[in-house]
Amino acid sequence: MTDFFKGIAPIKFEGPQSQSDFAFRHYNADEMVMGKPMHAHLRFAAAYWHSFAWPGGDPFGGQTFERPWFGDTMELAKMKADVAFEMFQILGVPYYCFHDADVRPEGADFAGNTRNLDEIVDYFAAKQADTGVKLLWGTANLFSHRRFMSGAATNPDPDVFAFSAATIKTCMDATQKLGGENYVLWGGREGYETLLNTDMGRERRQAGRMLQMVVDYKHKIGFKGAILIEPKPQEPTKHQYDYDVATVYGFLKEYGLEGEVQMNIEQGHAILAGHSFEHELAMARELGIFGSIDMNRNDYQSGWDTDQFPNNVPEMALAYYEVLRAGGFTTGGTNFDAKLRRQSLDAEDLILAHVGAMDACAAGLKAAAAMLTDGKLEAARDARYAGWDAPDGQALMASDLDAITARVLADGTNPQPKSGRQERLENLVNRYL
Ligand code: XUL
Ligand code: CO
Repeated sequence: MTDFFKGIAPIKFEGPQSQSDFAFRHYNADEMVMGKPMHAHLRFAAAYWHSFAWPGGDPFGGQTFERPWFGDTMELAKMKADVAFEMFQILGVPYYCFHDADVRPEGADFAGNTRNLDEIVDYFAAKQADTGVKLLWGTANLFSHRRFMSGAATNPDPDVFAFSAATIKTCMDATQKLGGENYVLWGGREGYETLLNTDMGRERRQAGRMLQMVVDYKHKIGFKGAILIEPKPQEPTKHQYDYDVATVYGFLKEYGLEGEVQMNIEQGHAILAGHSFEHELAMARELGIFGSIDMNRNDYQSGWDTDQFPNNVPEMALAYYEVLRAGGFTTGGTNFDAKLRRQSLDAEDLILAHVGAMDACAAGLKAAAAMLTDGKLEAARDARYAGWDAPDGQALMASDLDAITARVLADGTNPQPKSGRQERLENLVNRYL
């Protein structure tokens, strides 16, 4: 045991009346919701990078957090792992997620990185066996080191493509070894700052080829998990190729990978793309590529990807409503890709941020389940489209412009607008919260 979280006991469910800050009011892991325990619906994961690797910097100032594990040695990396697994257990999160660079000291070169990663993976494997905590997904950090400043797969320098491909291979191996249930690709620097120095055609082809290689390697090693792409329109690069779910779907089709790759959808990224979270979730469901979620919220004024812990229950209810409509998670889960505010210095801030987030998700899930079980929204939606289920509506889809024109003339078709009843439905949703 480290003494970082000293005195903080495992968080328990105490119900909505609890007066304790260190208790769940809604997250009751084994409580059944629509025939499944809450923990199996939500599949919570903590993000290693924000909670244990981020120093608390912003564009105007550096480190605010002073963590005893900060530093670039293997000994400190192991201390960081000890603390991380203590947090997972205090919270009762069944999963975690990591990038290679979060968990291992930086090596002098690729071989050094790989040696360090292998050593820490063995350490993690033992910790997973001791605690029962599992890996939701692994990924490669192909955006922080200066070698990636002009992209990883999309770099104008083929050596960077090679370094990135080799790094992805080691991270897929690590994920496989740790029993990870997914492997994520986020194209942090796969985009451009200015077209003046960019060959977009080449860059897109390079990204497509890299993704094909990732999928081939998944099959070669028999990785059973899902390959997930995490769309984001911008930040850090001004223009990113994986803009949103629909854009990525087009890219997958172009490279013949739409049956191989699913989406990891992050709330803050959806908002940056000018969408709502639920829009992106519904789009992925309709395209058959829904996979997993990164749960956080953005600041509504600054317009940045502020990665704050989620606490807005009405937003989460709409998100989990779409998750449930997609059939829920299979390999995916709810990863808290969220970080503390830089003034939140204390160990207990880290715990309470997650407690609030888990509780808000649980409340959102319960509301979403009530919405679905009640069926009033579905009934209203079905009623709105009922004409399409009638024989005339169905015949239209198999018809052509001449035949339709003849029908419109013969029947004197003269459609009258009907209310979309938005406010009534919004009022209905508020009754479940
Ligand atoms: C960045 C982001 C990443 C991915 C994993 O905005 O969300 O942390 O989740 O690389
Ligand atoms: Co994310």
